[in-house]
Amino acid sequence: MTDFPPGFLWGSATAAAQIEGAAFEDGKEASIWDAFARVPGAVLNGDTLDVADDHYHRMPEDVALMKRLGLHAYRFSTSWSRIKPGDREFNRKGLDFYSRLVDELLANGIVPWLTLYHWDLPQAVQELGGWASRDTAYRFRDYAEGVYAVLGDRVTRWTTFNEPFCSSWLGYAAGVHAPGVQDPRQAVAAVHHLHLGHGLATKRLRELGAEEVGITLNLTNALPRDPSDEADLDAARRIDGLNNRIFLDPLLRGEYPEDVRHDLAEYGIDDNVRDGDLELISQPLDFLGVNHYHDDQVSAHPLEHALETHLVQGSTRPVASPFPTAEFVTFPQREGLSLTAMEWEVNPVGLTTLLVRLGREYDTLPALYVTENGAAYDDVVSEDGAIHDVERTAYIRDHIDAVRAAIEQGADVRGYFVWSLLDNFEWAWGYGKRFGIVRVDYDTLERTPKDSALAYASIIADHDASTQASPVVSPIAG
Ligand code: GBH
Repeated sequence: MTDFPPGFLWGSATAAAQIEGAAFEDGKEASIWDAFARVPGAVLNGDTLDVADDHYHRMPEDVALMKRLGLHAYRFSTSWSRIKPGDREFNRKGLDFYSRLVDELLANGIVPWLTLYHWDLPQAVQELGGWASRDTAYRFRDYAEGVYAVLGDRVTRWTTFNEPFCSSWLGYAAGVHAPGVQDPRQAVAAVHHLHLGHGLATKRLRELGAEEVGITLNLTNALPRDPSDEADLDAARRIDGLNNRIFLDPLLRGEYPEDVRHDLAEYGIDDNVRDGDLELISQPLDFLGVNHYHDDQVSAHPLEHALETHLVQGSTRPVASPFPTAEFVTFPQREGLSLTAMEWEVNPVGLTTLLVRLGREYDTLPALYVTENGAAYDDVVSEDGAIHDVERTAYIRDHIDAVRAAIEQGADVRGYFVWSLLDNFEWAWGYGKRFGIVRVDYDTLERTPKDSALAYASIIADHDASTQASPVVSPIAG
């Protein structure tokens, strides 16, 4: 069995809104999630992001935890609404927080893997039109520039967006994520403006000297429920188009896929595109981040079971389909596979398939990083305080093996990040779902590494020991 390549980055991931808390402190203003969490029924149990894991105040303790686990890299996001709420000046105190975080990481030998946008648009920018408006892309570039000005001397890995799928389809069509809009035209416009924001920010970051710039997408294998059914096959093609290719093709080929343009014609997909946009959007990427949790089964036929689970996301508000033209359904469960607490299938082979497929289909594919993978389970705290999360531990091990299998089949994967370091605010599910390898007690805010964290730490340690034993040329000796 080949092992992971030397230099493979082992990390864990979080996102600002999900862990920081201090939602209205030191000049931070409301994000669309702070606003959305106050809409009755939008978030399970009416949970808010006000305190979350209180990471804003406990950052050094959390970095110490990362160090204990032996993480090579920490993937976090900066909060736009903490740094530049609306059209006013940059907020020095907000920037200082990330500056201290980066220093703390570097002092502990951990690579800061920074994402500029993980869904928390300033509410003030939403009020100016949000991602349905082209101006937001330019505002995003300006925000990116301000973050670079302060952190660019120390941060080398820059990710523009996390999962534009969720920001567009779930935020503006399904309405299950902030800002809770249910208008397919706005969702289609949002897709393009997120791309444009990526292109504008990438260009600017490169001009300023950023070493590596990339983006993270949530990609899925969209599989026909019944492969012998023409209608299911076509539905799977559409979901592949709306989930994967509508993001991959502009970035890697400089065009929207023909079939997707055709499917979305009545929602004005081409109306949003101006001369030069696609050139900007398709600038070469230094890396592509892939988030993967499960495959999707797609059916053209409404199945009661699928309808039930598809739309349940913690919300008690009426939720629409994320996909315009959806006379079909997707559901993340294949018969025979076990389910996590999200009712998502456990399917490591899907991750191998996905990573290998990307290399086969895109000539211009850059290096890949699995920037999120993990599982929610209903954890039980034992009498001695330990959390024996056997299922999560197995999930992580099996998916790491799946990444290894993809590498053996030729995929250029250079790192893996567990989602998530800490239990945290799981969007519409509030604190009701736990993805952490470290438990957070929401009464005391105490952190306790679960068995999965200890297992992950030993995987990393084994890898470190084995690569140190092999004749690796150090980057310094070059
Ligand atoms: C990630 O998104 C997020 O980046 C992270 O913040 C989050 O905490 C983590 O996963 C766990 O949820 O049924 O059509 O509405 C998850 C990606 C994409 C997975 C949408 C579920 C449901 C699609 N998600 N998918 S649909």
